[in-house]
Amino acid sequence: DTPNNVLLIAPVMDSLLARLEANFVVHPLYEQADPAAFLAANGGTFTALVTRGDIGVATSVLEQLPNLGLIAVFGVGTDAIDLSYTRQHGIAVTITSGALTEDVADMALGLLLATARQLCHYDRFVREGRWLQEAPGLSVQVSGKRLGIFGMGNIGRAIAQRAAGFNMHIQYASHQQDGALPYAYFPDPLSLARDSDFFVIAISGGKDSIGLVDKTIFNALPPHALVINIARGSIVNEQDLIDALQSGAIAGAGLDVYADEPRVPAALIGMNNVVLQPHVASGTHETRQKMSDIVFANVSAYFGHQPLPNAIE
Ligand code: 8YV
Repeated sequence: DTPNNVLLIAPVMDSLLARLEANFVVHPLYEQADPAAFLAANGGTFTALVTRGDIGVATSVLEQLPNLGLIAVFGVGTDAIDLSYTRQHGIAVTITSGALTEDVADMALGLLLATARQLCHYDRFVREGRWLQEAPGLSVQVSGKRLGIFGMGNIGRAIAQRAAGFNMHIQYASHQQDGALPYAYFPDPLSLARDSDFFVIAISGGKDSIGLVDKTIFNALPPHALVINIARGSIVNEQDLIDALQSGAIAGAGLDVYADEPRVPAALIGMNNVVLQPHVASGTHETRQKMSDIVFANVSAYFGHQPLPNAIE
C-alpha cells in the first residue's frame, strides 16, 4: 500500500497542516535542506500537492512530479501556476472558490476609506502627539464619487454592492459587458480611468494582465484620483505607480498586493498618502477557516476517488 503523500509547497495555517498530517503523509518542501535533491529522489511518490494562491508552484517543480494528479490551492489566484502545463498533464487544480469574495471586497472598501479619509495618517497624527500642536487638516469625501472598478468578477461585484451603499456612481471595465448589471460599462481600463475618481483593480493576475495598469492609466486618471489594488501586484507597473504618486499624476493609493512580496518599495513606505497592507484581504479567522476546509475537502476527495468539489475549468 502506497501512503497518501502530500507535497506542501509553502506554509499554511497550523490547523490545516495538523488536519492534513492527521490524514495523509505531508512533506513540506520548504523544510528540505536541498529541495531539488529531495524532488529528484522522491518526486515520483507524490500524487497531490498543496500550495497557496500567492505562491503557486514553479513549473520546474511540477516537472519533477510525474505522477501528480492534484494541485489544491489555498486561495483563488492561479496566476503562479502554469495552467497550460497542468492541462497538458491532466493535473486537476482546485481553488477556494467563493470563500474569500466578501473579505476581499471589504478590504477594497476599507482601503478606499482609509486612503480618502486618511485614517492611517490621522492615527499617526494622534499617536505622535501632533494634535496638541496643530490642526489635523482635511480629507477627501468618498460618498457620491465615481468609482471605477477594473474587473467585474465575483470580487468586483461584491465591491460594487458595497459601494452602492455609499451612493457612488459605479462603473466598470471588463472583457465583457454584463447587461444585467446596473453599472456603466467601459470597454477598456483607459476610458474608465478618464472618468473615475477612484480606480479599484479587481481583475485576475496572470500572464495576460501583467503591467496592464501603467503610466497610460495613471496619466488618464484625474490628479485627485486614488488607486486601490486588492488583486495582484503584477497587474500594476509598480515603478509607474511610484512615479505617478511622486509627480502628482494621482493623489494616493491603497495597496494590499505588490510586485515582489513581501518586499515593498521604500518609495511607497515613505509616502503619507499611501495605505499599505501586507496581503491580508482574505486574512480573517472566519475566511481562512473556510479556505482550510475547502483545501482539506478537495485533498480528501482526491484520495477517496470522489469528484473534486472545487476544481477549476
Ligand atoms: C491568500 C490570495 O492570501 O486567494 C488568493 O489568491 O492571494 C489570498 O487569498 C493567499 O493565497 C494565502 O496566502
